[in-house]
Amino acid sequence: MTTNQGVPVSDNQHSLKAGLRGPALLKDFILREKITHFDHERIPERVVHARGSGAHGFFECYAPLTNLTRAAPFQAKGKVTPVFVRFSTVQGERGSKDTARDVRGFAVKFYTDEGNWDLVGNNMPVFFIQDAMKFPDLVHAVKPEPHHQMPQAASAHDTFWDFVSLMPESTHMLMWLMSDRAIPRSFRMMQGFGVHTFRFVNAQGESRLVKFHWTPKLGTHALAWEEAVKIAGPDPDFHRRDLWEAIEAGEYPEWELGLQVFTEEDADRFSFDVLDSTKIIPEELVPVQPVGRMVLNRNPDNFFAETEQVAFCTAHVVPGIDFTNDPLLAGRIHSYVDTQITRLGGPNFHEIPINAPVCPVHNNQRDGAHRQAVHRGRVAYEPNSLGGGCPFQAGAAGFVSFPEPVAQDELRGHPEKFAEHYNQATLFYDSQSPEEQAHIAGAFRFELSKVTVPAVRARMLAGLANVSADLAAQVADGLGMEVPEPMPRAIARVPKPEVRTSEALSMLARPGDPGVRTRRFAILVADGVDGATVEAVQGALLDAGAVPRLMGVRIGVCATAEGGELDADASLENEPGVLFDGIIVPGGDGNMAALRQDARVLDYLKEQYRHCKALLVFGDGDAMLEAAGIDATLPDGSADPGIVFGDDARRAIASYIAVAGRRHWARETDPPRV
Ligand code: HDE
Repeated sequence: MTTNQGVPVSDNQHSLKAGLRGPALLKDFILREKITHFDHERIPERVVHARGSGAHGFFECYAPLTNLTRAAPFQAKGKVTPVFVRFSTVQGERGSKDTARDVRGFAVKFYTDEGNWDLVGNNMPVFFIQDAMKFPDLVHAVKPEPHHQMPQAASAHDTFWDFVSLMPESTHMLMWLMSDRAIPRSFRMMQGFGVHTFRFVNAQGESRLVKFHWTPKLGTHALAWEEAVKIAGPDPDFHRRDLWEAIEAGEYPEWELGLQVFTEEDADRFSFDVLDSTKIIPEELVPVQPVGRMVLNRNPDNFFAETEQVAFCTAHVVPGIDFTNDPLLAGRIHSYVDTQITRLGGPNFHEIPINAPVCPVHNNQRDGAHRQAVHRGRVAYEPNSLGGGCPFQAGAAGFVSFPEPVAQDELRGHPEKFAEHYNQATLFYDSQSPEEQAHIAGAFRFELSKVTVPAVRARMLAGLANVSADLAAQVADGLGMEVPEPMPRAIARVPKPEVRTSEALSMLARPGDPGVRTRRFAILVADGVDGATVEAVQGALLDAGAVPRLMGVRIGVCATAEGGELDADASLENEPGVLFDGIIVPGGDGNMAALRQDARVLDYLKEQYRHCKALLVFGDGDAMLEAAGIDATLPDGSADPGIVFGDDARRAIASYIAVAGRRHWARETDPPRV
């Protein structure tokens, strides 16, 4: 062990004192260096997206896109570009819970052959505001309120709803935020979007407009709201842990990159403006073409060095990728570099290993706080002759901004199409399944019930009345209010939308690979459990790529009915049911008797049922379900496909695995029956 100066440390246990019971001495440079370094270990957290988790991986191109772009990752079939991805929540502080209702950041750094390209997106394809000018207001409104710093990581409070109810342009985003997209089951099971319209430029200088979409191989899946709230207690690191464990287990998360490519002329014909980040381009108008895949296959070695110090910037583009005039994007191009200077302590953050490009960097920039590079020679200017003219400009081989013509008066304002705020909110709501619509209504009810100023609730309802009479009525009813008059629209003549519904907007259209891969299951065990059933269930789940855990009333050994032993690796206390995707109650008289005595087991079953997860019960498990008040029929009287009864272990587990990878929302009632 040494000091930071490399001096060997002889004793790391005791400070230097004048006598065994005497005062500590100021000249103890070893103690002072250690404590001073410790005192400065924290850096400012990100003003938004403070809570995040990262992973390394690669992007692989399916086929050359040279006709569209000269960007290095898209130049050849099979071309592999290393990436670092950081997922995040937006509102909460660095130590806040993972399962808050929130937008998730989805930021990808491509270390390309021609420099770093950062695609700094979210898991929702639209944003709250159209212009960067309003971003500080939005963030001030959603963050904990300034007088008492509450609530943490939650939008359910007055200032957020005050702001958005006065900002009709946020209505479309609110639909996404109140949907289950805001409570993902896993980072591995959410879509990602570049949000803005970007520009592709090919080697001939021709340009097309483009939107970026990431689609998870495992499908897009969510938690139930009550479950998300309950997970936050026992495991605030739920998403971070899930990502970490999947990668450690070799279950590498994978997304497909898709593009919507279109021309300026196409854009002119749309009923909305493609420079308005509160709008999507429905896939019916411009289909999403898959162009490559991204695999995350390595956890960071050190959270601080990589996940915390990674600096994403929308200004980081490479030749072949350029900006459009989206006024939200313009502000971002400035903001990200600026914020890294404060957060990472100066202008040299590009030298931190996680931020350094994989290609060489040559320029005449010098010095600044924490400079790592040691530049030799006396030439730090261009043009020069003393340094042989180096480094040379790249000319046409370098980044050449697309020459978009600019010929208008300087002004503050926006185009007319920006003033239409409700068509796509309606499109989103009308494209959801009845279960998803019910969740959206429930989320609005919950959030607005936390608002203490009735006028704010009423104003929000007036906005919702422009989206859907059905939604507004349900939310008003849930709040014990009448639906007010619809909020006056900013434009008299509402443009006719191209599509009224879009299947691609429902999560149910995105189940991904079916099955239970990487899903977590609890097998309830106690003394007297049927060991053969446990073994069969465990084996089948492992074969299907799932993660079975033996859940005891306490951890440690329990005796099977056959006289064997099982080692429970989780307990009702240390891993509550909300942390699992499904539950199995194996038979065995002793097991059932012991479990039935424990009220937590009944709660556990009730929660699994209420959160619409699949249950598999053996032996007289049906009596246990009855004790928990669980009825195996759906509200429409048909059998609940998410409850499987077993006699023959092999057959039962196969039927269970077929239904356990998804939620059984059809079981849900409001209020819940169980
Ligand atoms: Fe960000 N945003 N943002 N944002 N954003 C930041 O940069 C900002 C916006 C997004 O994992 C900050 O390094 C402005 C849209 C992600 O490190 C900051 C505006 C989208 C991340 C910032 C927006 C995003 C950030 C805070 C409106 C989706 C986390 C710390 C003009 C397309 C990246 C930092 C990571 C982070 C500014 C709007 C996504 C302050 C001014 C729209 C994923 O620079």
